[in-house]
Amino acid sequence: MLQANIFRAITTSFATLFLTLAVSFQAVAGETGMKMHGDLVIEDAWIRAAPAGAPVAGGYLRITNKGEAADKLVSVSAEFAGMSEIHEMAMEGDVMKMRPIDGLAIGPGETVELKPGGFHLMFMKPNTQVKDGDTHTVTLTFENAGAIEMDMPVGKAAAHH
Ligand SMILES: [Cu+2]
Repeated sequence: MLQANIFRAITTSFATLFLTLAVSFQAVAGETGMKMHGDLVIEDAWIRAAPAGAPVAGGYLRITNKGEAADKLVSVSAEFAGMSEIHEMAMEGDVMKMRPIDGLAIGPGETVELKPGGFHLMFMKPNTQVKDGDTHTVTLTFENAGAIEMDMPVGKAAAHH
């Protein structure tokens, strides 16, 4: 009788432990704005909210290449936008302008940050208002790692900032 009770207590605590592990794993794997894919880690991905009728919305994220070979972000696409591009900011005369680039290299061990005022994703002709609290699925295509689909939340920089 006593043994049965002890056995039940042990079984219950194991079940609780496994449940806790399962839940915390899911929290990591399902976190929006974060994605691990092969040697690439994408973090703090977000899209800046835009007023109704705005022609563009900017997307930002940080890409770390943990591998031993260089990779390159070559394109971006998203259902909610008519067209998506990778942009850089550059001086034209004395005016800071943005313009599309055909790719963004990430060397081995390197981290590249796409942030306001620098490199960014440009979602053009959005077919819906890009509203705070929404999430949009975005596909990033890399030369080596291939296509990575991820959810990017709209709003402020990721919660852990
Ligand atoms: Cu732009």
